[in-house]
Amino acid sequence: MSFPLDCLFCQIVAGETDTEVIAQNASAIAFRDINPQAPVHVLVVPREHYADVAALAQADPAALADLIALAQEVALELGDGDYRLIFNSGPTAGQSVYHCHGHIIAGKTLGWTPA
Ligand code: DGP
Repeated sequence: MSFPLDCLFCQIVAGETDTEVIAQNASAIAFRDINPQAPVHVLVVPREHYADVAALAQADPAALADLIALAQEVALELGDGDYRLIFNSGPTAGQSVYHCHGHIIAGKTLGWTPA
């Protein structure tokens, strides 16, 4: 499938960067965030390009289910299985990369200051 040439996460999915993929399944890959905000901060990214999680859910709900299953797998492998999964959607919400991705945040007792 073709993808936007300027999409960083498409390049990571394609193996065109030195990013280490730490887990994967048929629909998604996981790699560590470059700017971690917690002891465990991993991104789960669909292999196909969708701008955000709503676009993924609408086009391919099974791929979204696979993405969430991969997030749980990573949380179990890297921590105690508890995790927060965050999808920023739109610039005001903090989205900076327009290829759907969930942030797995774990590895410590989390506070709640989302806004
Ligand atoms: P968001 O702000 O929700 O769009 O999250 C984008 C995240 O992507 C941000 O936390 C930093 C991460 N990121 C940006 N560039 C790279 C990169 O080149 N490698 C990795 N591993 N993460 C990146």
